[in-house]
Amino acid sequence: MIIDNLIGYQVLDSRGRPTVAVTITLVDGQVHTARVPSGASTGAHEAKELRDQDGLGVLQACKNINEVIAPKLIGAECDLTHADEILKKLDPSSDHHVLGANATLAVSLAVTKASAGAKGISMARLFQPKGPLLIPMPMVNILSGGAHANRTMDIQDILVLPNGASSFNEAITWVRAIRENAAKRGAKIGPAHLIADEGGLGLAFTSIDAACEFVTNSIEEVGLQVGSQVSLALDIASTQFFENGKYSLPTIGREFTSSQFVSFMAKLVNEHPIISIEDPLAEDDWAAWAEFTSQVPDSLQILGDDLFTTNHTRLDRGIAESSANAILIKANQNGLVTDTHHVLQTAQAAGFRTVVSARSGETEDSWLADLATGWRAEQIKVGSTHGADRTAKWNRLLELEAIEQTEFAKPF
Ligand code: 2PG
Ligand code: MG
Repeated sequence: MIIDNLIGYQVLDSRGRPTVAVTITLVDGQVHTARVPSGASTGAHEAKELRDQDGLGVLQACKNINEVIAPKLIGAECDLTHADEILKKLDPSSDHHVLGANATLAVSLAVTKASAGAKGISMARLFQPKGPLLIPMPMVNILSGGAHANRTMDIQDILVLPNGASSFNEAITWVRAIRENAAKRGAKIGPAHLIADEGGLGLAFTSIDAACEFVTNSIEEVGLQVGSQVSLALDIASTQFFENGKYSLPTIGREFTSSQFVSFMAKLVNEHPIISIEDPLAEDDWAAWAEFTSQVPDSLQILGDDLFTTNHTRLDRGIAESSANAILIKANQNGLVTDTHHVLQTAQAAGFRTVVSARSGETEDSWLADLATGWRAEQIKVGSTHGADRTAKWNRLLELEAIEQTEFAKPF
């Protein structure tokens, strides 16, 4: 199907900041829109969003879409591979800084949506036309800190993984009860608490152990078994507090060398029911990642976010050096749908687990749920069960499970 029109324009994300949307009209009159997210704890090696001089607006990125990209795609077949090739030709830089990764991803996603629409199928089915779809296990935020919650805790997230659930519906039913119970318990231990960027609770904990115990108790209190049914996952986001070669945690008032922090993290995962840890070390502290991986049990999921930034070259290095055993996949760290998919496939082929992830600044768009499902990622991280920008993704997964032939991922 031929693209009749393609328009880029500025809209708002869940933090109330400008982001890019693209609407494609096909010659048969179908209209498809995609909107891109934006991170706060961004890695240095991510593809580069283009922001205007004020550091916020995306009008130049939209201008690039309308004046540089649209003339090459209007009148062409609506095809993802073709569109991404054109985008690479127009901006051959590896980080998409010329046109802006927010511009390239918005176009790439809109073309993906419109291609599926042209075929009369979902985005998930565009990538997996036949057979049961794999619905990923949700990794759900309960407590937030770091850059997402005014640094109420040094670390960024304490999440739960409903590893014993037998369907996505059951998994979400469990985690929403835990989130609600945690909010009730939080209200008892302090005055009004903050709802963080991803809908988690911004409770002020000065000790990571106390925060982990709070979430563990919140699980037990709703009658779920810790470990066999629900476990903990952490996103340390340690790049955020790595300065001059030291890990400095202001809230707990301690400073660590890389080796000391490796031991500190290893002790933490041993003492709590943690089955996944993200960014325990800083984005360029490669040797410490390998040291950590060799110290902890193989069963622990060691997840690279800022370490890999959904970048093929960095993933290849991580595989070669056994820096981790899982990768967080964020389309806007990469800038193109095809290349993001390629990174995920390389990780899967190397035996890495894959966790498709939203950003802390999101929109009501739900394409992430379809991509995760169509790409057969085993896990998905979208934030908490709070906020329409988050529930849009959970609800789309619930919809897919209700209407499609599916199976539920069991990565643990
Ligand atoms: C992360 C993400 C989502 P941000 O660190 O994993 O939680 O945060 O989008 O701010 O990078
Ligand atoms: Mg992260």
